[in-house]
Amino acid sequence: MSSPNAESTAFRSALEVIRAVEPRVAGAIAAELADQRESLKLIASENYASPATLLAMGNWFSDKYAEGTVGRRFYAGCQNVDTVEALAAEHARELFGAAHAYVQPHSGIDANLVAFWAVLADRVEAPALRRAQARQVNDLTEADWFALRRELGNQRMLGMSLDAGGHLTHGFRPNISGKMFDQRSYGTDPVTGLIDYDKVAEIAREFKPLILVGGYSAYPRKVNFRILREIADSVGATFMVDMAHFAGLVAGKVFTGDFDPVPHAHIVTTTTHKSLRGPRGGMVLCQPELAEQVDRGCPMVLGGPLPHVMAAKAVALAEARRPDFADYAQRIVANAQALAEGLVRRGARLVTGGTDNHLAIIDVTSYGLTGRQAEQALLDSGIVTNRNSVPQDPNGAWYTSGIRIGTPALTTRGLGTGEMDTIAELIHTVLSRTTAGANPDGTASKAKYALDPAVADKVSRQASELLTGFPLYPNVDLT
Ligand code: DSN
Repeated sequence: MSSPNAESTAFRSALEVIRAVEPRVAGAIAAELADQRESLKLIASENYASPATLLAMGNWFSDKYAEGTVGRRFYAGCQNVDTVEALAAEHARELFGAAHAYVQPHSGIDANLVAFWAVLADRVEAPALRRAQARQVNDLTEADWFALRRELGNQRMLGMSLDAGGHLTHGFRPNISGKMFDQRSYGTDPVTGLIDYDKVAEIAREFKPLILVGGYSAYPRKVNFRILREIADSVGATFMVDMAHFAGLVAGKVFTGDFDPVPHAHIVTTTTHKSLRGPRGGMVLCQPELAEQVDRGCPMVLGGPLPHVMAAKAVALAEARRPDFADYAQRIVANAQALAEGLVRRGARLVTGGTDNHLAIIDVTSYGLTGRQAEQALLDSGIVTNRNSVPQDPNGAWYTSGIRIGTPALTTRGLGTGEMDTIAELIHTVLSRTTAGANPDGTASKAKYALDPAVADKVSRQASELLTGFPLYPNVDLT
């Protein structure tokens, strides 16, 4: 454990050095800390990384090119990058019980692209090349290559639909994944809001995807990955799980057995900055047969790795291997459940009626609002959330009908179940006092709303009073 003074000194000194060159940047960095300290952050995908993680990113590693992987680089002089990349991968393997870890992806989207690339290269391109008696695409003539491209065609992906909580990169048509793959999606049961595994199996049997994707960014329940793997096996699909949102719950052993994707999936992708509480970035875990292709992620899919971020990943993953991380993960879920119960008790309608994980989705049509109106009214009241679709959303993906709330960040600050009930009261107060506005022609607006500023001010004050008991980065004093 570093001394409290060390953290203040480190950040203060860094700002002093930056200020001497461009004071506005130093000012913005300090202002960001002040804003984060003051805001009641319920964005389910955000968190607060530790000072050690943050500091591991501000150094000379950012100057180094290191395409390739440990021990097999396209640049000389990567011995120290090898050290941090190997450490991060080792911590990731140990933490998640994975056969292989690739820690270079810069984000979750990049991690998913690496996974798609690996599956396409392994399952589609490699057999076609073998048939053509070529080792790699460079060995083909231009004509052969075009013929091969035509023959390979688009492959099929089956993922969770966006409005049911799936992610853009799981084949949503406007996203590149929806252009690389012929995509079909599975939704949730219209009554329970839960994944209907029989229905997933039925779609898979009919569609025969190359890749079955599990995982979500806005589904408030556990997912049974054993069943999804059985479905994938029954149709010969590769089973991929995007655990970006709940990686911290897997690391903290809240999700075990059928609910831990790592033993069941062929390939698992994640971000490192959400419930896992690391630096902004991504990662791929996979079974041995995909390791070689995954390791080609850079330069085949990704730009040069970010060694400074890999150093921070190593630090954060080491933190997540400590026993107190399991306690943190359990508190995230206890807090989400307390928040959900507090809202339901006050009359809010939640998708699936509650949560098993770190997030909940409020269907704000029960308050007569769109997601956009609710998001803004909450923001006016010092509560930071984001709007989100609900299943079969009547308001589409821009205005939406839901508000997604999550507890990883506030749990890092130390707030507990008692505070969650207070927050439920604040959210309910704002939403029940906000009214939808009208367009000039008298039709209902999906964006305009009215909220008495006195209510917004009072809730803002209550939110900030609540946070004063839970200082963010208590050992960092920039004054
Ligand atoms: N942007 C992330 C989220 O908020 O869930 C996923 O990409």
